[in-house]
Amino acid sequence: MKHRRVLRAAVTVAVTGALAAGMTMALTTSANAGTTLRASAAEKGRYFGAAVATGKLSTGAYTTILNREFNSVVAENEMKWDATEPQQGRFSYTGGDRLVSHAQANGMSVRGHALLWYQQEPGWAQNMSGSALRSAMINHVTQVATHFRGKIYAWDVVNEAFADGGGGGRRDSNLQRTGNDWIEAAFRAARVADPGAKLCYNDYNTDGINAKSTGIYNMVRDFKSRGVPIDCVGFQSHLGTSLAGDYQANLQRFADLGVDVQITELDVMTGGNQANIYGAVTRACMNVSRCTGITTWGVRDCDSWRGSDNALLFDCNGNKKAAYTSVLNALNAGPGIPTDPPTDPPTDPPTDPPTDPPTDPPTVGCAASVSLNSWNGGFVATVKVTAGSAGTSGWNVGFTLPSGASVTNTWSATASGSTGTVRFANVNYNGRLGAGQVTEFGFQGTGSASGVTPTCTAS
Ligand code: G2I
Repeated sequence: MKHRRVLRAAVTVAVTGALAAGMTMALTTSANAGTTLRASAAEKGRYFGAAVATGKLSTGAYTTILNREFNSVVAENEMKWDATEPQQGRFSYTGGDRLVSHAQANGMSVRGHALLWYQQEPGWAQNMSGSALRSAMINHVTQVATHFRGKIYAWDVVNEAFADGGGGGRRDSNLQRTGNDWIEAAFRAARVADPGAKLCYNDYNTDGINAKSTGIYNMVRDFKSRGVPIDCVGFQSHLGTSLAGDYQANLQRFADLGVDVQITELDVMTGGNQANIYGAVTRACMNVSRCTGITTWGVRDCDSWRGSDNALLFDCNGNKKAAYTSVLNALNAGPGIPTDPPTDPPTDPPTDPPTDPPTDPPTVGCAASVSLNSWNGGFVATVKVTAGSAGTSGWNVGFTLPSGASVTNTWSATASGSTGTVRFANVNYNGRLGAGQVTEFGFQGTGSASGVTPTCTAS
């Protein structure tokens, strides 16, 4: 992306005042205030990360700062599609593996960036379209997420899929032209490949409540309601000389959908407001309990893709800038993440029992329906469970799979059996349903499941 686009779209609200007005500022400073970004973030249950060019890991001046100040890393380029699958089906993980080893040796978590992005597609993929491209995309997600399985805290599964400008719709690309469901297909494949990684959607020019961020918000809300596995949204935050006054409110509205939020590529135009903006972004994250961490897009000004913008926290000699102090102070002043992890918002608040006994005796029970997304040799089943008039305290859905079909992965339910008769029981957060309330779970399998019908029993 071009830096100018970011600046053009920056909302012209001065940071001073506007932000303070909309924020609950933390009043206390920890007695144990950390003296590095990583220690201060960790004290507050968060990470502080940097994008790393792995070639620089052998530069002492660079690595000294990285190891001292950051406890999370993301590959600036080495985990992108062109780097990891330069020829179709030939995978290359040298740079990514090197970064993971460095992280593991230095107590850092790793963000994965990015499984699918319309930029940095390898040449062979740029020339593809339709179902051939769809298969290649999903295979890429599966292979790369499987290779790094267990080592990635959060993956940017899809990067920059929404258009700039007022429409709030998707960006045109060969990926988008494979069908509007390409994003959810990618998330489902990523969940199967690495069930332990948080799966994020990541984009820029989403720094306030605007048409683009609202388009993404609507997609996330839709995914959550249909059980598409999404866990987090990344806000790149390549910023100019002002910050949207509703930056924090925007993070909060996503968090309220039941996803984590992360600041994923922070850098800020140099100038009088740089330190203020860095501080304001950090405070916004601290004030949103589901904001789990901040990543700056590089370490020193001279490492930045923004060149002469001097957009980072350390100057080219490795000295801490005013912006650094501003971030550190905001980390130390900010509230910690509550000990009890926030739970997803309840789908429907349980209603008070009616004063008059219902005329019809309540029926314990549930109904289930399935929708299949099938391809040659495999399928994803999305199952909707609807509680009967008595509600449920638990449910169990059974299928008899045709011979040759086998369940390979399940989400939002616990499977028993993988072939023939298979059963799916609720997990702890979705067993209790009010009358008529709906929840979804899913499973993926090999072979064909066409024609299967679910049976539902409730307790
Ligand atoms: O454009 C800034 C960022 C916007 N969000 C997604 C990020 O992935 C993106 O990062 C930048 C990297 O900072 C650049 O370093 O993405 C660019 C495109 O992938 C990166 O630039 C590329 C150059 O375009 C290539 O010519 C070069 O071979 O860096 C490559 C490796 O140095």
